[in-house]
Amino acid sequence: MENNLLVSRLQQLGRHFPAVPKNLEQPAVRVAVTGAAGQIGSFLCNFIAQGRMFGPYQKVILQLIELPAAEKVLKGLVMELKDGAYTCVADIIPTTDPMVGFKDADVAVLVGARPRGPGMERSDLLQANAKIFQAQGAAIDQVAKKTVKVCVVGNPANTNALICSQYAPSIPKQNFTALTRLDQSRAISQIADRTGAQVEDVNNIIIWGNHSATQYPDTFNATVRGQPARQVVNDDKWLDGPFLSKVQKRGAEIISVMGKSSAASAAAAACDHVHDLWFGTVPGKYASMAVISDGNTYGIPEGIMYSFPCEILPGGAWSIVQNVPINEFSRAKMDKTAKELLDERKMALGI
Ligand code: NAX
Repeated sequence: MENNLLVSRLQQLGRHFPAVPKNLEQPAVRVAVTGAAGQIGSFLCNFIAQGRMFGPYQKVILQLIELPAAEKVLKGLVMELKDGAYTCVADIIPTTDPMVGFKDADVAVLVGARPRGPGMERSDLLQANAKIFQAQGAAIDQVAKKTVKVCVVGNPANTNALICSQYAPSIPKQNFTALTRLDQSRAISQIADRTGAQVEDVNNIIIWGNHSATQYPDTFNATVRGQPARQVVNDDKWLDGPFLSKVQKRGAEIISVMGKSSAASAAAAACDHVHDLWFGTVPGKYASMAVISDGNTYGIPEGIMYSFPCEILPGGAWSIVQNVPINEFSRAKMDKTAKELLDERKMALGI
């Protein structure tokens, strides 16, 4: 009975960590993290080590990939991870060689990316990142498990994920995703604050499109405590204006307040994203993530990584939630962010 209560509470919280582990002797999960010594990477490694991604009973092998310039910081991170004496950690493999870091990976979280430098044009940024994600895709193709689940965090995340998948032809395109979960979490938190609800009572806000200022956080299908969110909020003007721009520009707001970009919240979102790919989503709860568009869903063009509402089975088979009603307001916003992704693809890959 107690166990059933625990399971149902975990489900309410959107967690599928087994309440009681089926088998304590499960093999360790190999998780590759690029940019491990960076802001997000170091939070992420600590969260994974503490069981935030795979639950408290699952052992992990952390395969931490960095640029040579960050090798010393990576060494320090590994020292701290060891000092944490985390019971989830079976081994840590720090490296500057992607062929070592991605070897036999079950999961790869690609955080490292080229930041925008002074005077750098958007097309230069896209091309610089295209090179990084081509090389990483090729390395994943050669040495990771063929079942590897890839979550791209480094920006421009959607297009980087697309490039990575193109250079890993032996791995199904469906295994490549990009993170829009932070945007979903930001939107949930705004609605929870506005309505006085707990975050777990706010469900099915959808992030459509790009992880950029054109993303569209859609509240038309969301619920608060099981009621239509828009009725509970009861302020369409706020929902269609300030709420949208708050979520779209939250990254910039954090920088202006904190003097540096979001790190812990991005790492937490990456944990939630991979958690859902590993354990599946709770039935009836959508997870937003950028996945390859087949051209037949919601009128979004084929061959871009577009954030959709997804339902995921344990093991990572995902499907896009069908028949979400789309009104004219939503349609225009969904098309705008799709167009931006087509432009990004053109700039990065010339197609
Ligand atoms: P940091 O500059 O703190 O860390 C990046 C790390 O990546 C550095 O240690 C660097 O040495 C390493 N790196 C760069 N290229 C690499 C490569 N080819 N192989 C291995 N390591 C490499 O940035 P941080 O704040 O951690 O942000 C990382 C990325 O996440 C950025 O691109 C950022 O824009 C992006 N974000 C994405 C978010 C999302 O929701 N998708 C939200 C947060 C964040 O803005």
